[in-house]
Amino acid sequence: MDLNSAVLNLLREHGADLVGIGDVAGLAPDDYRYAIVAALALPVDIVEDIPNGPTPAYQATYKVYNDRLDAMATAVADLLTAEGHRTLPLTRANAPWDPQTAATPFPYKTAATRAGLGWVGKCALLVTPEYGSAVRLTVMLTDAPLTPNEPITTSRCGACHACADACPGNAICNTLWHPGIDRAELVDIPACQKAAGDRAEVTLGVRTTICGRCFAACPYTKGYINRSKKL
Ligand code: B12
Repeated sequence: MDLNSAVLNLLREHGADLVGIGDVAGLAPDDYRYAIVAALALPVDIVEDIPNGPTPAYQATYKVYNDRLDAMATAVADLLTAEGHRTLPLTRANAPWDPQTAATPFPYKTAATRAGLGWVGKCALLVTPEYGSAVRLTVMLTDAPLTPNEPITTSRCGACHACADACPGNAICNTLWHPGIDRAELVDIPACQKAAGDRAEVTLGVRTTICGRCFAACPYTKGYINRSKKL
């Protein structure tokens, strides 16, 4: 089996709902050439409950999904390293985010657009045609000689502003994304963090940044929910 298929199959065996490979030359740290991206779709019932939340079930799902994503990234890195290819799984331990800037050196969303999984929505999250933004992501950087997908470089949000309307902190600026746009043009991060913290304090009893109202309102996310219910 060729290396591309071996990697993508391994991710699917771990339950990945979307997989792709992006050419990230010049974007990734340490001169890595490719980013392998995997997404897990959030359960429909959890997404439907987000407008009432954040709920303890949503919080618990996050932990479970983050553990699954770290495990699949580590498994792929082990496979490629054993084949002699320099590979870094961007697990939470390997790629923590800086609370001062609310950013990581190489965000998953950048990798995901390069891998053709979707575009960055007005909500500043990755939007996929299949699941909207109701996905959690992980990324593996590698120099293995893989064949990348075509990147997505244009937004498909159009005139929609459902995420901006749904945001309890009025943090979403209703701006169309393009590669390289400053995040501040899409979302007011301090306003997002404050509103999410205020809501979580009420429903979870702790200040966290779990919210998700923006992506639950997205028509692409709603399409995922509606299609799942018809199955
Ligand atoms: C720090 C962080 C936060 C911060 C800042 C959010 C943000 N938008 O940056 C806070 C605490 C506010 C936050 C909140 C949330 N987060 Co958060 N967060 C992260 C984290 C750890 C890093 C993000 C980061 O570095 N941002 C830095 C800025 C500069 O980059 P960016 O926002 O990614 O987007 C820019 C680039 O991607 C660039 N880009 C994209 N493609 C390309 C291509 C080229 C060529 C170039 C040059 C640039 C480029 O364009 C974007 C706009 O400027 C990621 C996980 C990860 N390791 O990536 C999760 C992550 C983004 N969060 C996630 C989620 C779900 C949320 C919440 C919904 C919380 C919740 N769980 O309910 C909210 C949503 C807030 C919002 N609307 O943005 C998910 C998003 C999944 C998705 N569908 O995209 C992620 C990916 C975690 C995961 N494992 O799946 N988060």
